[in-house]
Amino acid sequence: MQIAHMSDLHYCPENLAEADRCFGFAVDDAIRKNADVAIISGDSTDHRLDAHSPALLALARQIKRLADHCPVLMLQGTFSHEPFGMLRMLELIGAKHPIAIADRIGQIGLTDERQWKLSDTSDINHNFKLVVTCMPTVNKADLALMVGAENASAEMGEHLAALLGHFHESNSAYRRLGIPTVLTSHGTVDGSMNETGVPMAGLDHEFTAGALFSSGADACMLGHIHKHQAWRRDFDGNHQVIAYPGSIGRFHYGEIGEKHYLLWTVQPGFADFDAVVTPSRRMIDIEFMGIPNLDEIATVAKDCAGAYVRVTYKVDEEYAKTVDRNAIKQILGSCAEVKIVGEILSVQRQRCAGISRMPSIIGRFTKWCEVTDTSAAGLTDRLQLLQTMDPEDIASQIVRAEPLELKLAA
Ligand SMILES: [Mn+2]
Repeated sequence: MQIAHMSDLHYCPENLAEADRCFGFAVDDAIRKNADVAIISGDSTDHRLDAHSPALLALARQIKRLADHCPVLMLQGTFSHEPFGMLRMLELIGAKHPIAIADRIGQIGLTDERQWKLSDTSDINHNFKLVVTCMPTVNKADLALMVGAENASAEMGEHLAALLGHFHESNSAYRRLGIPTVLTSHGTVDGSMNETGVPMAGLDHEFTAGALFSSGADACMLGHIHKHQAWRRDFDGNHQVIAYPGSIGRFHYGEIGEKHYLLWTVQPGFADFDAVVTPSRRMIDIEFMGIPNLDEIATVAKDCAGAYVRVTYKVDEEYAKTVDRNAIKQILGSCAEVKIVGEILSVQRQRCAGISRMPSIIGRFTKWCEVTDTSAAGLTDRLQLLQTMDPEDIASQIVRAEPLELKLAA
């Protein structure tokens, strides 16, 4: 059985072009390669969308294209990205094949007639072609009511591990009957790596790879983490695989690697996938500690043509005005987008009470040297020179190497 697995589409007005180009590509590819089933593992939208928004319509159109080719299963993702209940509307799309919405924990089977059917784990159905265990995003608030808010994060992992183990029996039974099994979920695997390369390690993650394998499913198709990665296990004669396709497109600066959708081959006791690269946009970061170097930007400008480019810099307050943002934009004129982000490092000033009321500049300067621990040696003399002579005269005296003549003010 071939299963197209897409995830984290994040449709919204801001992402529309990127999400639709990449998801559209994946749908085309899955149809062309004749996938038997498609699973979308959460975060189909980025935030709540109005029914009349072009982004929701574009998503619905792609889902219809997919469901005109094969049965589709959509999993509930993170609630803030995908308001609970929203996916239920997509279930109403009239396509050749059914669209199942998985927003509750449980098993769902694909029948002989290519229909989705909810299944009770205690009632093994010999006629299923595929069985999918669905673990949509779980509501931590529900768990907090039972175990207390302070324990909810850590307890979540324990509860999910117990639950995953509970499905082992039915998944094993299906495997013995020659029926492939899949688990689909949306959450963080402890030890996974996020899209910017940061390892996710901690106690409050939804699962461990071990807990997912213990479900006994041949393939674990996950969503939530936007970087593609996989885990494999050979155990008891079976080859199990867990994988995130990662987000379908590139939605933020700093995301490393290519973007993918996965075309799985799942058989009872064996799983594997092809990671198909989607045409995600290029996003390039150019960073400067200090004033952006225009020559340096000019040397990379050609390689940045057509890409989304972010120039970031950190400068001290007094140099902030010397950054020529327009020049940067001009040099990078062939880019699809140029974003300039400057961080101004503010100079720490120590308060020095009464300094502004001191009558002479020399007095204020001496006081400032005291407060900032600066040696005044030689400096007060020079300050006096500046106060009494023209800069040109000072300079010509230095050039002639004549000893400077102090004309001290009274
Ligand atoms: Mn996501």
